[in-house]
Amino acid sequence: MKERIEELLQEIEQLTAQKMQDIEEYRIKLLGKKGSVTKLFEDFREILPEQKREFGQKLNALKQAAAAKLEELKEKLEENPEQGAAKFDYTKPGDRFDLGTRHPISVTREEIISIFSKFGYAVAEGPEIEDDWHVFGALNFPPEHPARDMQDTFFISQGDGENPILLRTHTSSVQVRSMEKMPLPIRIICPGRVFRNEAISARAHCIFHQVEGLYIDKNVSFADLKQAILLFAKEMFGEDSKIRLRPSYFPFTEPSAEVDVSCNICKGKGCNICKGTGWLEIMGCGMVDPNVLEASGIDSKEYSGFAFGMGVERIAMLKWQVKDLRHYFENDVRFLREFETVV
Ligand code: 2U9
Repeated sequence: MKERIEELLQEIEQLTAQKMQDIEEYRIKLLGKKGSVTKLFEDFREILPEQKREFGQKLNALKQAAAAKLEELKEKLEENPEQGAAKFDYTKPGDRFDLGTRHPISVTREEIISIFSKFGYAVAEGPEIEDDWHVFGALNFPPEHPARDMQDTFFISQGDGENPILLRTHTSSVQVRSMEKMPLPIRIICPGRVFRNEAISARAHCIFHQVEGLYIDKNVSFADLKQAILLFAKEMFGEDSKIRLRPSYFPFTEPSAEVDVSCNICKGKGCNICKGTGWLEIMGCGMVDPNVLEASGIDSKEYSGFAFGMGVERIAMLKWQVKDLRHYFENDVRFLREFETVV
């Protein structure tokens, strides 16, 4: 027993600890239920009575030495957690906190929603997997319209044969669903992902984001539409913004127009962003075609409405002069970090 006590005393003397967990492990090894010191106390019961006094003292000293060493190691660690390494240098620059940032498409989408919310528009959402009726039929697309072709649309299944299942190519299907179930008047915006069978390039992608709007009430006019879009353009691109409308064609609106905003870079003078024209195309719009109102059970003699639609990626490209749409989908942190300060 004498040798064992000596051995343990030496071992204890040499203990070092890098972390608190080491000290806890030593405590268990030495003083725990099955620890080596505890074991010696059990053996102590068996030794001769005349040796008890001597070994009793030695054992108590051993136990105290173990407890004292553990305490000493603990104090050292608390004093200097990076034991052995240089003391903490308070003049060193701090470590970068890698917080995530909001994606520029989310930021733009939220900004568009927030502007139209102020104008009294409610947000409506609907399914990405849709049927032919809500994407094309109810929106006055003739049966032979090229958008219904497999070259433009991702079809999922034949459905019941009459009404194929597909990925929505615009969020207009959400407005159709709202017209079917909401009481009039309706004033909604519909943000969401849309899918088109397109080759990926700097200007197009097969998945992108839209925000569309719809306002239906009695006596809604083209003048109301122009005013709503002008107010939006001023909020989004600056108070000095002007808009111009060019005639266009969509199956679901009549009359229809493309909307340009005065270039916010050169203030309309002409630069390489607006290709010298002073104008940037931001959205399409029009008066809802009476056929579209009737298809969803709305009396087109009593009600009229306007609608508009914009691509979120396009608005974000114009806002931050991003030249290639693919940046938005690649999640390269060098690109995303450029938007760290955008809230
Ligand atoms: C209903 C009736 C009419 C939504 C509209 C546009 C004009 C438009 C494009 C902009 C760029 C799509 O993202 S884009 O490629 N959209 O030009 N969208 S009017 O008209 C509707 C919608 C729903 C019931």
